[in-house]
Amino acid sequence: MIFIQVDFCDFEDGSSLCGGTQDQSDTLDFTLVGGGSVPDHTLGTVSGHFLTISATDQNKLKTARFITSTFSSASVHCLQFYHIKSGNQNIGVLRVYAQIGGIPGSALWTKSVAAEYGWYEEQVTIDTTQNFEIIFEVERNNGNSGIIGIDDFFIFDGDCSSV
Ligand SMILES: [Ca+2]
Ligand SMILES: [Ca+2]
Repeated sequence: MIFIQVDFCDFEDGSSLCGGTQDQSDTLDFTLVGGGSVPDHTLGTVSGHFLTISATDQNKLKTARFITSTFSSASVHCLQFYHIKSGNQNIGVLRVYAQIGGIPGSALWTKSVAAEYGWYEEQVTIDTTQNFEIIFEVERNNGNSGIIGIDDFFIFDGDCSSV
């Protein structure tokens, strides 16, 4: 089977965020970082860019959502993305939704962030025949150190078992 890459975002395009938007109805925005102390996934250097939420006192118990541009779908798709987490066990939760008709529905993928470091690859199958957006959501918890970040998301035609 041949996989067709429908979209790819590495956040190296600056503030345009690959056509995605920061949700304005939540309580926090992601920060586009680059040139800091943490290497991104795309370039593996600190000059690369990714979206992140830091654990600081101001950010506690807040939620940030990043909404991608809209993708048309005739059948199943696979979302592949990379996330990084560091610091406190209790920093927060990362979730992925497929928003259809403006409704996010239930999370398709959830991970509580543990005290790990480095980039992790994940795959989530998006099974719809309607237009959709992907939502990446971080719900901050009481942790007071570390980051949750995302980088390099791909949308492929086909289910994830075949990517
Ligand atoms: Ca927001
Ligand atoms: Ca990047």
